[in-house]
Amino acid sequence: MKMIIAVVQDKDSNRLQDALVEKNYRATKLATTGGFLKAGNTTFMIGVEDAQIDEVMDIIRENCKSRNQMVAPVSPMGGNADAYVPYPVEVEVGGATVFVLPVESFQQF
Ligand code: 2BA
Repeated sequence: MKMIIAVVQDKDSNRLQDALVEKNYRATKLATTGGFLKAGNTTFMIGVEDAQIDEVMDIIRENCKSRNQMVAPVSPMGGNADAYVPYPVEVEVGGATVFVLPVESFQQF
């Protein structure tokens, strides 16, 4: 068994959740915050059998789009002005950042 951890954009989260339920996959959705943009994103924990990983990856790929997002400059007040970028910078976010972890034990009581 594996635990798939997928960080996705909030805009894709409902569509991904519906697609997982439709295909009978069980998932837990967490409200999370990206460390770089400091903006909300959504993390799914999806416990699956090894043979189901490819199908779940396909579902994630089909339902999560990459988008460009602007990063507002942060004032260097009291900080290092050398690295300060005074204009917004565009970064590409997503589709999804996915980790696959081994599950040592799975119990439901
Ligand atoms: P954030 O940390 O808010 O990052 C948003 C986007 O900003 C990233 O998109 C990437 O394009 C850019 N970015 C992040 N760190 C950067 C840096 N040090 N320098 C320049 N650009 C940077 P994604 O790579 O698609 O990541 C989307 C979200 O997935 C991340 O939001 C974070 O919440 C999560 N994530 C990505 N890589 C991760 C990792 N190795 N471990 C844990 N979470 C990760």
